Amino acid sequence: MNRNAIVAAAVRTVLGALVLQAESRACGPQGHRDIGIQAHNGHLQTGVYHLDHPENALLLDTGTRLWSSAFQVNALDPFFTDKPGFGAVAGSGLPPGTQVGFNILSDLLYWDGTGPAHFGPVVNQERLRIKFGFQNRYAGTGTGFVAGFNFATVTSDGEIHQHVSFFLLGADGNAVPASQDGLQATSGIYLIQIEVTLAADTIKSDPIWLVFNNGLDDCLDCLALNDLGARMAMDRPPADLDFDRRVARSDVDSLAACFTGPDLPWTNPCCRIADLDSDGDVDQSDFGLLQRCFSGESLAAPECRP
Ligand SMILES: [Ca+2]
Ligand SMILES: [Ca+2]
Ligand SMILES: [Ca+2]
Repeated sequence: MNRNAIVAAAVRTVLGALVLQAESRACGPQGHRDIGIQAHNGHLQTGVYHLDHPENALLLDTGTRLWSSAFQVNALDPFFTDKPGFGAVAGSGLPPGTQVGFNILSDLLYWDGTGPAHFGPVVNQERLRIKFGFQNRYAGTGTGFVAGFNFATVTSDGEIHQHVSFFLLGADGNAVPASQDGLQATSGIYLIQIEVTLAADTIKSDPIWLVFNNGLDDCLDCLALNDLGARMAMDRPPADLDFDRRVARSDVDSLAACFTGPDLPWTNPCCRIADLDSDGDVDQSDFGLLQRCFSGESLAAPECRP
């Protein structure tokens, strides 16, 4: 199918989707998709480190600068996650034997999930603890830049694969749930900016963003990721509704599921993401904006804007 045929089919999908309900869905990248790094013109380029099998790690979608993760997934340890991890594939160009680490570049920021995505200070002294072995670093309100630590050594063929631990601490300074000690981190979406470092900070990545969903619906996660990807990380356009850096049929389906028609307001908060011209409805105008950024299986131009 050529591009016009795909778009024409997509229009039919939209027009036929008036009664579909928006579904809650997680935003990608799904599965084992870590922060990938490789050497590139004297700095570290980031991308998606995809580990399906230990012997088959790939670096995909270079230029990715935003990752998502979630707390309250594991009932036994709800305020701990080790995702995303960090990886480099064989042939990454990273010098063998050098140390890979990170620095924290921002305070821990927070959005409560209501209205448009908007991040500000945490609301109840929450902090993010990043732990590896005996080393700990903390991000909270007013912490700003925090020098991190090394967590991996590049192998002889240029590989690393390591996970550090992330804990979301409540105002009581621990990751123990309220059911056990009466206090835990407020539900919402948390955001931190970091950089990956190589060889004692002599080589750095561009800033990257990590988003942690703490107990909210996945679709609110999607709103935050969409907004951050289009406005801060600048690695994907707003029309990438399902967060895979492509504007493709799946995004048309997401828009179709929220289609209301001209001047008919969307009511499901999950559908804010599909209102690309922010006029309160999801109609042909929004579809036209998506169509303009359509990229199919290729990465979409991040600068494509409504
Ligand atoms: Ca607690
Ligand atoms: Ca997409
Ligand atoms: Ca609209």
